[in-house]
Amino acid sequence: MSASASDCLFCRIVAGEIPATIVHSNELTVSFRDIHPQAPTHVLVVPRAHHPNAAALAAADPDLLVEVMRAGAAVAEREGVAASGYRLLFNTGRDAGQTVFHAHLHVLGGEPLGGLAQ
Ligand code: D5M
Repeated sequence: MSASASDCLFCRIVAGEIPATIVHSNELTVSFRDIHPQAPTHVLVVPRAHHPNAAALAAADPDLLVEVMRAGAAVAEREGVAASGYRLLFNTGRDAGQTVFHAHLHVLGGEPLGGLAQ
């Protein structure tokens, strides 16, 4: 793990170097709208610190993983989808479709989602 990686897209969003629609942030996490939304609410929650995926984050800093999950729940509340239900999802590795290798929690909701995957 490193605090940030200069060639990492989400580190650059966290640093404010690349624009994003930020919906929530705190000392440890930043939450912003996914550029290719798969549901009416589709927000990504990222730890400010760089970890390549959720498993690496869990191994290196389990308390930070909990903070990411708490931020996801807070986003769901703010977006008004908590009561009707929402999905929290980590794609981990190539076969899961992970394309950005900075751990990120997808928060999806706002309509019936169906199925197990996005
Ligand atoms: O999810 C990576 C997600 O990141 C995917 O849903 C698109 C989103 N994405 C990519 N670039 C951006 C920017 N610049 N802003 C907001 N969202 C972005 P994965 O789980 O790795 O497939």
